[in-house]
Amino acid sequence: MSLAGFGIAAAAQTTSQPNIILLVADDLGYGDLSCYGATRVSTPCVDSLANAGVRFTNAHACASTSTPSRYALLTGQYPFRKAGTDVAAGNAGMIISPDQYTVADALHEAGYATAALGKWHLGLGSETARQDWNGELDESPRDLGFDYHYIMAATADRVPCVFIENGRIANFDPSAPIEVSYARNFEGEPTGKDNPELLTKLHPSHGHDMSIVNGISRIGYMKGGGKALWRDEDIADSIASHAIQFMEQNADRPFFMYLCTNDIHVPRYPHERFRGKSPMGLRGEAIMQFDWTVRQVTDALRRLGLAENTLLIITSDNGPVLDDGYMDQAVTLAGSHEPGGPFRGAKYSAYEAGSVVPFIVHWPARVKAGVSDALVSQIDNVATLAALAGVEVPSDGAAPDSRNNLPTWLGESNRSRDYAVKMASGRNLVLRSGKWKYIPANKGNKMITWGPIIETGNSPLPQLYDQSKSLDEQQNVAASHAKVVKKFNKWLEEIKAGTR
Ligand code: NG6
Ligand code: CA
Repeated sequence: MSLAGFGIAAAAQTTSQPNIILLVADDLGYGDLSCYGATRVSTPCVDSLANAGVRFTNAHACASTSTPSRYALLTGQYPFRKAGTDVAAGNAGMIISPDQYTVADALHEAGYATAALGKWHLGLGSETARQDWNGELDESPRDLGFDYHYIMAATADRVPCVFIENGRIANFDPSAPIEVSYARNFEGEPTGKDNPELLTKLHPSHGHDMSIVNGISRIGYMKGGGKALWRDEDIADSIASHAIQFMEQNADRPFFMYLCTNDIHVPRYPHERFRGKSPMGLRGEAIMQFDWTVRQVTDALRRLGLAENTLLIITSDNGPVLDDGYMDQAVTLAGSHEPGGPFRGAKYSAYEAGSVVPFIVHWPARVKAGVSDALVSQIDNVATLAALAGVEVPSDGAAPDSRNNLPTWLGESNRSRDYAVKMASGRNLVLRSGKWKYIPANKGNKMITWGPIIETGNSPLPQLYDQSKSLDEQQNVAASHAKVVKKFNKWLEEIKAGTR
């Protein structure tokens, strides 16, 4: 049932239906913001929001890579329940099925104008590799409750390197239709592998040696694009300007924006105005550009008179990585910077840095300043935002793993979730509950095998760490805590079976 006809939309300025902006960074680590302890980079805009809102210190994404993490955030279903939720290619079909319930469905039903902007990485079109990129995509975020979208199909390091606006290539160039393949190159098209002399901006360190766009080689092959191709330096500006336009157009009704930056994912190649501004090089500049994006949003809210009654959540899809496939000097220039903060591991990992993320909730009209150490999980996004907007999540299997945790998210309660379950690269599940972190025994490799130097967290022995003693996951106490291990194995089985 749509509530829009009942005058809900007119109530834009009441605290019952604030505007909601879910601002999701890409690969931004717990330690990458100055309000979370970074000292070699400064993020003044995010810091001021953190100081005026609630800054969470124990917030968890559902996975340590993008696609599964975002799948859970939008659907309220754990990614391990669905096959095909691993890191998606740029020509993957849409991973969330149109009949699945999403947070955008909930807010749309509440009368919100809804939009998805920036990084998408959840597939497009009804069939993998069969998209009609030059026409209208037959499945898009419009089928998932979003009224408007302006998105990158996957990531900046994957073709196609164009924005998609409402199911079509934005700025389409009829003289240069695009072709996309993840199987083979198109005749006569240069690649990073064969034509390194054409790599004027970034060289790959591993992978990323296929089609060249804007002097940077990518994953996958594409042809064409013409004036629709993005320039990496302008990606943040394009996303911000479309976000602002959406806010301006919907300033008189509640809106929901799923606003995803490309920063700080690879290839990191921010706008020229940031060049040379960080001692950490391109990765530091990308963090500065992320803060700039947040400032564009908050400035626009202020200008539109919406600052007071907008709930702004700032978080990340997964943990940080330094070298993720391009020679951008992130490793050598990091110096003393700890992108994962006090946590062990990184993106991809079962250790905590893979999935413990910054999480800031800012809403002047209702949320009081504070720091919360309550355990929260992005899985609760759907049920919590639906509850805030006054919508009941249908009881037909919609958002099955999501729970309403509004009082904690707004800092009105310090109640922790019972547990956070998270999926590491390789689809291994880990559990965090109370003071414990549990990684079941598994046979996987100890290190990531394809390039980044990262511990997976895999071990043939069960691992149990007491996070109240230390956050660094160094003292495995599984052997002396057999009962806890047994209980957590049982929990994991129950969670998988959907009975817990
Ligand atoms: C990896 C890519 C990495 C990044 C990641 C997805 C290679 C060698 N590495 O496969 O660069 O794109 O996938 O990142 O191709 S995520 O944040 O979108 O999940
Ligand atoms: Ca990511």
